[in-house]
Amino acid sequence: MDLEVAKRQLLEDGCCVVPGILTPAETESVRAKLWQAAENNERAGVPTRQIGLDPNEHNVRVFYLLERDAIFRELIQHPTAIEFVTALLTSDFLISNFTANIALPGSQSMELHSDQGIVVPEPWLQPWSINVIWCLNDVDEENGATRYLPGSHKIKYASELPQDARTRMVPFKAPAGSFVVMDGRLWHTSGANVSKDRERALLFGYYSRSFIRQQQNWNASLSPETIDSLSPQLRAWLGLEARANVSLARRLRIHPVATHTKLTS
Ligand SMILES: O=C(O)CCC(=O)C(=O)O
Repeated sequence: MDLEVAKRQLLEDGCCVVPGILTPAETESVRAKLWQAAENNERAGVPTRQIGLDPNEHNVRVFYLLERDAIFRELIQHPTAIEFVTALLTSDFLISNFTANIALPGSQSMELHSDQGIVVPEPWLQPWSINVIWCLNDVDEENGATRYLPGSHKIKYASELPQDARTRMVPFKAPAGSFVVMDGRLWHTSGANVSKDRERALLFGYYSRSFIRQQQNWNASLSPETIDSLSPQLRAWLGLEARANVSLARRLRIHPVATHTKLTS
């Protein structure tokens, strides 16, 4: 796959599919670790069913992936994923969240939304967030592929959303081991899994510009042991450095006082 073609598609269409990132064996191993993470969450009292967010109990939501297994800490900083993130957001980004939604047969479609709209008020003038969606099964309309409204990454105000948006939505189609990249402004929803027995496991790596508050407070949600194990780069992408929100000042050549001042002084 020509990554440059895919990047252009992301910029123009608001999404693209990048196949062949994980081998079948790697995909299967991540899928097994995802189910293990779901079990560990339940054991730790973190519910995997979110009725309200999802219409029924056939969606399995798995939070705290970065805490649960090193494989998820590898995927969130996968070089090809980061290439797409920087192509859309520039290198000024943070990791906002990393969660999974396993749609089992019988699952229904959730509310239509854009992920940027969840973290920034309108108008949405530029791409300030992005999802890298890891496909751990073959994904298509039958097993509940994410559905999106073509061209909706150009929508600046929610009032511009067409009345018949739901009927105009189309499903992604992607083989297991690929990822789908989605501009944070693209309106989408989970599809209904109408298959008899096919699972649809997707991981959602969510990244946003560094001036937007992340969906997860990693200081509060990662254990000291996990934080100790992180590389300086991953620590920085998680916003775990002492310094925060000074990059625009740096670009404007404003002296970022906080960087030179002890935080306690
Ligand atoms: O699972 C999907 O296909 C979409 C999930 C989603 O959009 C969300 O959780 O915000």
